[in-house]
Amino acid sequence: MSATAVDSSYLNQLGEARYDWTVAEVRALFALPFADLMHHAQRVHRQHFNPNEVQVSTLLSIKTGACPEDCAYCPQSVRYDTGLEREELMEVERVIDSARLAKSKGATRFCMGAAYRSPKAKQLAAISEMVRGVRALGMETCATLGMLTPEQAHELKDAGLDYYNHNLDSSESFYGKVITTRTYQDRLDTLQAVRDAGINVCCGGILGMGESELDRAQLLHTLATLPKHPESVPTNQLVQVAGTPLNGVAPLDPFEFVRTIAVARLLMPHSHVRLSAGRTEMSDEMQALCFLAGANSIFYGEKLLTTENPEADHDQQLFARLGITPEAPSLCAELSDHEHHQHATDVEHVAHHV
Ligand code: SAM
Ligand code: DTB
Ligand code: SF4
Repeated sequence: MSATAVDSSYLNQLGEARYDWTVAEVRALFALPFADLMHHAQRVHRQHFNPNEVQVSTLLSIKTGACPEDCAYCPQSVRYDTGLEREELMEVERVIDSARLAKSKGATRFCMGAAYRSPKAKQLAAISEMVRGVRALGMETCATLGMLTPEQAHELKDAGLDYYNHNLDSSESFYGKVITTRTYQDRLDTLQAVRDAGINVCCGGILGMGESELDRAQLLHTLATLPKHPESVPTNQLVQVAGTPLNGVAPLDPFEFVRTIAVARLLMPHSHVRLSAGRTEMSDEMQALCFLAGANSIFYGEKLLTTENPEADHDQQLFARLGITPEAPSLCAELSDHEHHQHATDVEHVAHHV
């Protein structure tokens, strides 16, 4: 079926969570005139979220570089000479100190990233201690450590992990051109293990790797037809790094990036869609369009894992110019009165900050 030959009655039902999307329906959303697509995305976004609130996460690379995988976009793969210094797994206390600092600057979720294919038992034990320590600060916790077995996912759940990030990156067919050392099914298996352990799923992809619009539609289709939608959908724009095979690919039309955010918002109406890597290459106006399209989460702080992110000051000004305030962490409900009060104070503090 062509992208335009879809019965458009489903447009009236946008806003309800559905798990039976067809690729043709997804493509028809991509094919809408920009103004119509943005209108639908805005309408649906406002059904489920406060459009003036954005969730704020901070990333820390707890183990950097020398990764055995061959992801063609990644500066941390041992196979590409990107000039990155490798660093061993950080000390638990240093990670908790870093989370404390991120919290004092207004982040409510702390995401720990490690350049592993999959963590070993000893590494996971140390990371579980980090998760315990960060959560004890009253922050939401997130980790991205590569593939997990069901047992490892349970170990992280027991430590108090709130979210696990594991991306599909692209469509299944384009994925094969970018990564050869693990399969799409491996990724789906890890997502299943995370879901079964009761951890929230953070799963998205990278745009601007030279993929087609069909690849972007298929990626979103796969995400939106999982048994449960990921709670968080990171939408990364490729950060081009010298030495990686994808350095030098033609950049994506910014409107295509915004369209992809809008379609993600429509397909997964209850999910947080994160405007993730690549913001340093985006204008403030482009980022505002992404928020209008339904993006409602960002990484905050000068560094992503190994590459630059906008300066915190700049993001504070952007939020102030757009009237955006940081969203309170959802674990508030589980906190004691004292911690709850502390959160209210923190959020007020960030609102001043940001
Ligand atoms: N090693 C683990 C893994 O790949 O699952 C966790 C860390 S890895 C860096 C997390 C995600 O960062 C990748 O799945 C990819 O989507 C994203 N990423 C890595 N390099 C990127 C780049 N240059 N630009 C945009 N996103 C990138
Ligand atoms: C995700 O989807 N994006 C973040 C996070 N998950 C871990 C990582 C972006 C990394 C960008 C390249 C770097 O800084 O090394
Ligand atoms: Fe390793 Fe993750 Fe980078 Fe792939 S994306 S090379 S698995 S750190």
